[in-house]
Amino acid sequence: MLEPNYLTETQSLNPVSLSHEIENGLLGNLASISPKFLYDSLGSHLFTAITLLPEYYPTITEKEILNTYQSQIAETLGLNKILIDLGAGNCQKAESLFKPLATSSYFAVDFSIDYLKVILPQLQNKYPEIQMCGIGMDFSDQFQLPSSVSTHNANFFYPGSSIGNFTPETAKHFLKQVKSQIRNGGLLIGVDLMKDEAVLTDAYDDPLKLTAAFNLNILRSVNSQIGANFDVTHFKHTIKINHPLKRVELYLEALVDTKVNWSTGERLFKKGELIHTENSHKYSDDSIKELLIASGFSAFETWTDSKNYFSLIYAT
Ligand code: AVI
Repeated sequence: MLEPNYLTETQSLNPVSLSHEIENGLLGNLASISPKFLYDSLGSHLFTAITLLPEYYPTITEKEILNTYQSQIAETLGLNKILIDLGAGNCQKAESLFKPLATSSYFAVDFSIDYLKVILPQLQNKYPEIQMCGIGMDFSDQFQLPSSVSTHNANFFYPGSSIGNFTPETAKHFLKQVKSQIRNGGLLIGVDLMKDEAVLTDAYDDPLKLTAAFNLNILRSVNSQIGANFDVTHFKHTIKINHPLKRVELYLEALVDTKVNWSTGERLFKKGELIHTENSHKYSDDSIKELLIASGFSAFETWTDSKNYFSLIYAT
């Protein structure tokens, strides 16, 4: 049995600073929890389930683009390079590129090293010829790969429209840091495009309530991070489509007055009060190019689907 390597970028995953970040968010005027805490091991599994929903168009559409333009994408990105997958999750999209790109080494970077340890060994055994390494790291604030990872001849892969979970300002900060680490390679990035409210509502408030479970699970993730006593039955998943800011916003709304304690604090959530958990920004062809240019990229190759729902861009 071949085993991948694992690296944990301990500074970014320091439990004390992660706890402080959660506590500060909970005590804000509008309480908030960073979306990275959606991805504990159960949350990562729930997200994988969401990606199987017919209503969750981003995954289906991005896969369709990857399949349709496989050979053009391979020609553009070049063969035999390293692939660095940011927010790798279940690694499925990267896997679809392994053969077409003749990938030499694969680095899967994710907040949940526990989930990577479930996924990567199976992948390593399927592709024994590819050197694999899982990196547990939080890149929501700062992104610098450990110095042992050479980025020479590497393509960065940031699929799924995860860039939309940053605000445009913080996305620029992150993309600049990615750009500064590219050496003879580029960034293949998936971007969700603005569309009808009904399509967005179905995708982010799906009839099977998987997104509701995914969102509510953040409270359990917080309970285990900071020893809080959130009762998930006291909250419900709710979304808002914010048209001026071109984003879907996820919240948890208190169904009753509920007091939550943790080791260093407490907060009373009044019935109807919201906890903000995620933004999912949607772009246009022009606004994403503007953002990439402002982040230091200058050349682009773009592939899109027939409905113009989603864009896959190779930026250098
Ligand atoms: C990971 N990210 C791109 C997803 C999105 O669509 O913003 C997270 C998600 N939130 C609810 N459903 C999916």
